[in-house]
Amino acid sequence: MSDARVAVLMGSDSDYEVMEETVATLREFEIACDVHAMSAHRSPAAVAEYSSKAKARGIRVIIAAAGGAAHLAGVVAAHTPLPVIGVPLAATSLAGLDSLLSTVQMPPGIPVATVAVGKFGARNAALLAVQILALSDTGLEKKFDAFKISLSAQVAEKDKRLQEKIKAGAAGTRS
Ligand code: RP5
Repeated sequence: MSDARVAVLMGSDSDYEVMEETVATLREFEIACDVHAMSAHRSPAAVAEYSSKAKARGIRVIIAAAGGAAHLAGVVAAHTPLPVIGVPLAATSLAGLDSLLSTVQMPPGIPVATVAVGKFGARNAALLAVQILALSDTGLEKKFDAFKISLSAQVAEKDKRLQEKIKAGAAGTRS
């Protein structure tokens, strides 16, 4: 059994440009992950094999990203009892709307927790995986709480900069 608790799957190596965000975010939380390209359409046997054995190998959450007629997350979910997070990617002239619909519209019984299209989703998929793992990991729970606090501190800093900008702008118009 490896120490990877999260699997990050993607339909093609061309998806990694976006999915690097997921891997980087998991690293921020020191979570080991197993990263692979496999395709629901082009290598369906590999997807079935990986998904059906993931839980026994110690994986606890699977993140699956794909573009176009994105069926990867749904097919993975069909083969595992683990929670599956789907990341729709923009790979065609439909700019990700195609992937969003094919990932999110799962039939009752086979849920896929679908996040935003592209980089926002890639980051949030990792954060959602952290939240799931944190339910049974106090150390991770503390890290996630600290992360949330850092978010509001960042917004306070942005507001400070905004106020300064507004003030400088108002002073400029008066002179
Ligand atoms: C999807 O087709 C992949 O997830 C990728 O987003 C898209 C294009 O794949 P490549 O032609 O670059 O392999 O299955």
